[in-house]
Amino acid sequence: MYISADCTLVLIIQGVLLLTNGAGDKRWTQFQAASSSSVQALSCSARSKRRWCLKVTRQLKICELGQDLVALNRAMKTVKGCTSVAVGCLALVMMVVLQAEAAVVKYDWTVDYMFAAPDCVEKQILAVNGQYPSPTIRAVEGDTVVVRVTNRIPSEGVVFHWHGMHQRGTPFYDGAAYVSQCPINPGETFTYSFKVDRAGTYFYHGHFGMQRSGGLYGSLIVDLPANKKELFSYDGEHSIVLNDWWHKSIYEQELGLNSIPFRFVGEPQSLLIQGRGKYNCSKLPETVPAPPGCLTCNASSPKCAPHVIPVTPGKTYRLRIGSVASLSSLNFILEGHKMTVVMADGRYIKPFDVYNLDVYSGQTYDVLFTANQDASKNYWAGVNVRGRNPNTPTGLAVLQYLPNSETLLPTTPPPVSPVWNDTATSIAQAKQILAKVGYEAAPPKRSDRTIVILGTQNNISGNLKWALNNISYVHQATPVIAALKYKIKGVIDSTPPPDFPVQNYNVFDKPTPSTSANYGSPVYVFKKGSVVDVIVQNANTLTVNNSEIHPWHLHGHDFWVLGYGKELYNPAKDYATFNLVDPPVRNTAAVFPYGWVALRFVADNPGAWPFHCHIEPHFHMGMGTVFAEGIHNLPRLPAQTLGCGLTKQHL
Ligand SMILES: [Cu+2]
Repeated sequence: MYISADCTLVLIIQGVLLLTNGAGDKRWTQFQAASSSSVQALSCSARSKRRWCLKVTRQLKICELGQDLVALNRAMKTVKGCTSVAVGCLALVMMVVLQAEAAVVKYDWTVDYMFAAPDCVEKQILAVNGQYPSPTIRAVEGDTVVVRVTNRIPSEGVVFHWHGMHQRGTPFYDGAAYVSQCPINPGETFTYSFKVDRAGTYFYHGHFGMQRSGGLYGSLIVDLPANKKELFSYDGEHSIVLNDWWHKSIYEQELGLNSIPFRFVGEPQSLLIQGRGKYNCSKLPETVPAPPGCLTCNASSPKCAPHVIPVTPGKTYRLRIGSVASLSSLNFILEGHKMTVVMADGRYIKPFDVYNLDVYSGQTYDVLFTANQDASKNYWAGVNVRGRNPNTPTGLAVLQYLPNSETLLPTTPPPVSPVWNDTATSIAQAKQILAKVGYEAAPPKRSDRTIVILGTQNNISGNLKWALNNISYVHQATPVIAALKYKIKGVIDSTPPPDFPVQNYNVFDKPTPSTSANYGSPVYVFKKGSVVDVIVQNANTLTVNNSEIHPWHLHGHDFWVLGYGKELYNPAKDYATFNLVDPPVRNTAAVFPYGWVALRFVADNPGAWPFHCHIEPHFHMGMGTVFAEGIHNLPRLPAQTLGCGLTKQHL
């Protein structure tokens, strides 16, 4: 819940609020959020005409999961002297401290299997505290987030990656299985503790096998502290995470990817907005429950009713959008509403307007929109597939114009995105994304080292794989960071991976046996503090006339996206085209078919950091590598991160 036009903050309550105005006057107010009527009892000081800010000083249980905060919102608006907008109940427990001093924000999670039907079709998923999507984490810039994870999955380990968090000083809590830590074994409890150093919209997800695709993901939202003001204004906010969804289990999907002959996961059955979609149940048996061995599809279940985004006519909203899609590049549309894009991956960009927005897996955007359409109707929010010949219906949520009912579905057809293979439109939009000068630093003018990474699809001993400069990444049982810290032999490839692919590679041809790849566990080691350029080169797959979009994500850093190009990267002419003035700062950037993307980052964060395609099956098939720097300055590794592979002796 956000409160007050001038006061920055937000939170939810179960007990006591400390109200304060700019003159330092304070006043305690008892407050119960359990019902909207009790909210009305809250009274801001009417003695002062000055606006009152809201401060919360203790951990407060806000509301039950799924509770409708719209009523709460309306009630809060009755509070004298305050204007308020309740935008969502995001977690069972939140602690928000509005003062400058950093706080510790604690979460207690249990991970287990769960039956769920996000698109009306029931399947076994992975869930945190019985929730899908997993609980939202919300903290203030500078806070320390502590997440105590107990693994109750009977038969597999688990880890959580905090996507977009840099983990400075805590590289062992980055949550990448076998890179930064051992997986948390069944029955074990593991505590992540890390600082959230930059306000913005982020998410987290499982990072072991295909657990993200299995359901382990949630929002991670970092607010500005009270003494900082956002660069843009809005009346309320909402947050959504986009995903694609399969009815087949992730274990069967993984097995298929590893099998000879190869069995692809195929196009998703549904696209989900904030964990909800709608499969066409007529494609499945109507009996509920279905006969043994058949899928159950219950179209009338309230649990697969569309996600609802409530808005008050005339108000402007900040919409936080993230994509954790397993396979699909997505395009997001708010029917009939212009969106002004103001942030990308938690960093400020030069605002630009769109009616549809490409969101690649691993990316987030903050957009502003105003509820300025015919208020007698509700509208669709929709997602469609980009870059792959789609076989999945539009994923839909409802933009609800209050006081219309949330069950008032739009009568209009689902929003239509640009044609899936209209790559030029996607490239043009990607090039529109530029840093907001004065708020994001420009990149260093030159780099100390350049590596060119060619991603190819290869056949290795009958298995379909992806490789980078002919190395298809394989995880070892010993985490990379431990191998570096303790100089454990036999984990990392003894030969450094090549900085360049074979010369004059023909990106339009299928990979040939002469460019065939092998398995490996490489690490690119960078000098601490050095400036590194990474050119990711795309190419033809093993299918004639086919090249795919790959969203590249770097752990532990943001990078500047210096430019996109077509065909084979040619330093003699392409380097001069790099944007060194206002390139966007991001943690995930797409490389388009048959093209390249140029990234620059400063290797100033001691640790071992995956750099990989964020498409879950692609990473699983070897499309990743590891960057490392400051390996002589690595911190002591907590015992809880060790215990697997060759790390036992270092416990
Ligand atoms: Cu990929």
